[in-house]
Amino acid sequence: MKIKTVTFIKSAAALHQIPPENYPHVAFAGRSNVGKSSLLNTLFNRKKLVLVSSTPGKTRLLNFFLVNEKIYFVDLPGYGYARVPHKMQAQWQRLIESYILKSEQLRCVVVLTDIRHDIQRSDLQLIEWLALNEIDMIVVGTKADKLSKNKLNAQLAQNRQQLAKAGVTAITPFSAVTGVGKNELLNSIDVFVSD
Ligand SMILES: Nc1nc2c(ncn2[C@@H]2O[C@H](COP(=O)(O)OP(=O)(O)O)[C@@H](O)[C@H]2O)c(=O)[nH]1
Ligand SMILES: [Mg+2]
Repeated sequence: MKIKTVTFIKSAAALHQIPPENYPHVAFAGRSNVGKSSLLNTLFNRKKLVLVSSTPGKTRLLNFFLVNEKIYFVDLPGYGYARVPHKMQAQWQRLIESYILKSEQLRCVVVLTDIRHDIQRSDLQLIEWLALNEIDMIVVGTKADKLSKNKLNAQLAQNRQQLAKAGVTAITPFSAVTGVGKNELLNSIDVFVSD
C-alpha cells in the first residue's frame, strides 16, 4: 500500500472516545523508546507528525491517525517505563487490553522490538498474549541501521528462534534512518486491511 494522506484525528483516554467510523484499525505497540514514533513518521513520510519523545512514558493515550481516509493507524501507549508507578501501568494496560480484545475494527497489531537485543520479556509477554487471544500481529525489529549486516543477521536468527516459541514465524527489520523495511511493512499491513 501507498500512504497518500494522513491526518491526526484524536487521542483517546477511554474506549468511548475511540473514533466511531467503521474503518479498519492497525495498532502499533512497543516498549517506550523502541522507535515507535519514528517508525510511524517514516511510514507517514512526515518528520514530526508523531512526537519523537525525549521523555519516555509521556504518551498515555491511544492516538488515532486516519490514513488514506479509510484506515486508522493507532499509536498505543508504550509499555515498560521504569519510572511510572505500578498503579498507572495497570490502568494503561487495562485500556489497551480492552481495546485490543473488544475492538471490532482492529485488524492486526504491529509489535515493535529493538533489533539490537534479544526479544525482551515484556515484548514476549505481549506477543504471547496476542497469540493466545488470536490477534493477528506483525513483528518488527527497529533500529536496524545500528547493526552491521553480520550482526543483524545473527540477531534476526536469534529473535526468530525466540518468536517461534510463541508461534510467530517472521520479523521484519526496520530503520527510520535508512527506510529499510518500510515497503515490506506497508505491504504486510495491506494484507490485513484490504478485504
Ligand atoms: N539509529 C536509529 N535511531 C532511531 C530509530 N528509530 C528511533 N530512533 C531513536 O530512538 C529514540 C526513541 O525514538 P522514538 O521514536 O521517540 O521511540 P518511541 O518512544 O518508541 O516512540 C530517539 O532518539 C530516536 O531518534 C532508527 O530506526 N534508527
Ligand atoms: Mg513515541
